Amino acid sequence: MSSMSRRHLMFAATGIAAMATAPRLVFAQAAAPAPAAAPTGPFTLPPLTYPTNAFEPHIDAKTMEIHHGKHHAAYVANLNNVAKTNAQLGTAKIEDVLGNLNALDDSIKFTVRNNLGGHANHTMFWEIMGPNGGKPEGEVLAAIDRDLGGMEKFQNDFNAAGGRQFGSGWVFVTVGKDGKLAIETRPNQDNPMMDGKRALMGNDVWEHAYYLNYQNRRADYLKAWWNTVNWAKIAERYAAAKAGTLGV
Ligand code: MN3
Repeated sequence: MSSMSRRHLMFAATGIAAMATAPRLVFAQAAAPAPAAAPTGPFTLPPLTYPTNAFEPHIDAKTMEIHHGKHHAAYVANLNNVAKTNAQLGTAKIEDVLGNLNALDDSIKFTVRNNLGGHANHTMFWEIMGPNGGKPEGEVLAAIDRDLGGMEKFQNDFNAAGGRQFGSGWVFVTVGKDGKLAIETRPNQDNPMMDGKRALMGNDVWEHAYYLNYQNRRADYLKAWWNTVNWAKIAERYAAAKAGTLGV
């Protein structure tokens, strides 16, 4: 064995030892869903308001089942584990916690950022999707025309931004209290609330959101996803944002 591969092995062994002593919540960052242990606690998995096959053929039922029932469920389970020893996490508003992550103890900051971010992102995601989602109209359409150059440019720019996001992350439309819209991406499970902003809507570009059906064709997924958007719900969120009441 070369000294290089020995070094490599030693490094790997050290890594394994470190993992064994690290908080188990770190595992939520792995590509595979963490086991959804400890399902009880202050955090709950919001049930889908539509069947998992509602978006066929754009999003397949199996992807929906795993995405909601395993990935999102794992974030919830991980949060409930943290809340066992940090009770205030379960009673604070999500937007307040994510908006002030630096107030958290270093021992839980990373875990909360990833898992509460993931919980917030997916809760929004399921909410702004729905069958028979209609079209943007009224104030939302006017804001899209004003700030994002109209629907066609908006969709093209949103898809391009989602395509450019390297690795895992999200593409969002953020909304200010003044109603102004902007397309922004975030890595991992980061959320605009971490910068004091709000997500009007967003799409998940982690591979787990599309890989079963689309494999490496993220661009095709991004295009097809528009067929799943619930514009009535987005109109509600837009009104809440302008009223200053939009949270997750
Ligand atoms: Mn996801």
